[in-house]
Amino acid sequence: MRSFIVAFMFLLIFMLPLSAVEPPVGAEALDDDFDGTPDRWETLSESGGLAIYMDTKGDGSIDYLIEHDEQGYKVYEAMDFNNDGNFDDYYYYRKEVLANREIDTNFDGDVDVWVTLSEGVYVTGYERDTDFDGLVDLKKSFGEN
Ligand SMILES: [Ca+2]
Ligand SMILES: [Ca+2]
Ligand SMILES: [Ca+2]
Ligand SMILES: [Ca+2]
Repeated sequence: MRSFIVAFMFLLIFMLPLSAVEPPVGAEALDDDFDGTPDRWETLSESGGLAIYMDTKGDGSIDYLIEHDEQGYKVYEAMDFNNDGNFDDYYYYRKEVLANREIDTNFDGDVDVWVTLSEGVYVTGYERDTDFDGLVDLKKSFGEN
């Protein structure tokens, strides 16, 4: 019986539609282009710095997020590449230098490509979930190691 409930919950999670990115509660809403609707929201990020959510295309849905740490360094960016209201392209920085990138290439809400970089530009390796079942099935690493 318990396994049935777990399976049912699992199914329910899969059936629920993806919810669009919402500005965090308490964020300050700004209207950069003065058209009367907010397009930028600023709040404190989890790492204690400024987090900025943006509607760069002016269609009312958030498609860009940038987070800074306490020192003001950029630590994270997320983008909605296909403009469906959900992020699908994620960038992780160390002291402003790109260290990891994660991509949801089929826009199902789950990351399926994980890339590691050196000095922000050199790809040192990547992992992929090519059949989108949630499990990595392709690994490549370049250079030393
Ligand atoms: Ca606006
Ligand atoms: Ca998207
Ligand atoms: Ca995916
Ligand atoms: Ca897979």
